[in-house]
Amino acid sequence: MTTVLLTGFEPFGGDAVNPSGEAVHRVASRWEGPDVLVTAVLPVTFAGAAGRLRELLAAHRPDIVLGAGLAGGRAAIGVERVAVNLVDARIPDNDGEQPVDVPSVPGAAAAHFATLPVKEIARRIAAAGIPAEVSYSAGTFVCNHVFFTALEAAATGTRAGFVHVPWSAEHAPAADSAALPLADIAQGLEIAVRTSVEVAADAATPGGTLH
Ligand code: PCA
Repeated sequence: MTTVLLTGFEPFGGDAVNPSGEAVHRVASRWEGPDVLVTAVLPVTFAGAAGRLRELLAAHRPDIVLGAGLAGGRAAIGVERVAVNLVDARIPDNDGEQPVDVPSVPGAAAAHFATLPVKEIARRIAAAGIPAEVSYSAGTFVCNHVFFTALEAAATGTRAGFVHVPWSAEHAPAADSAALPLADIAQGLEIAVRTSVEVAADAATPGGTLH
C-alpha cells in the first residue's frame, strides 16, 4: 500500500482564497483509495511551511509527497521539474517576512529535480482536457521553498514533486484573468497523485523548452 502526502497552501498576498488548498480538500473528500492519502494545508510562511512539512514527513512517512500551490496568472497546471535552493521573496509572506537571496536549506545542493514522473503527469492531465505543462521554475517564494525542502528532507525512497495551479474561475481577480474551474484543478491534482502512484519511470518523450 502506497501512502501519499498531498499538500496545498493557505491564502496569501491579500487573496481571500487559495485554490490549491481548496482543491486539496476536494481531493481528500472523495478519495477512495486503495492507497492512503494524507492531506494538509500549509501556512504561507517561510518559518512555518517547511517545519510543518518536516513534521508531516516524520509522522506519516509517505512514499510520495506532492505539493500544490497557486501561481496566479498561469493558464495551465504546471508540473514543476526543478526546485532551486534559493529564497528571494518578491512579496512578504503571511508573517510579514521577506527574505532576500538566502538558501532554502543552508549547505544543500543548488537545485534538485522532482522525482515524480513530471512529463507523464502533465500528459495525463492534458489528456483529461485540462491545460497542463511541465514547468522549469517554481519561483523563489514559499512554494519553491517547500518543494526544495521536500526533496531534501524526504527519506531515501520517498519521491517528491510540486504542481502549481492557476487561479480558480470561481475566485479569479478579474473577469479576464487566466483561470480554471476549481473542479478541474482538483481533478488535475488527483490525476497527478494517481499517476505518481502508478508510474515509476517518466515518459521518455521529447519535452523541454527552446528558450
Ligand atoms: N503560491 C506561492 C506560495 C503559496 C502559494 O500557493 C508560491 O508560488 O510560492
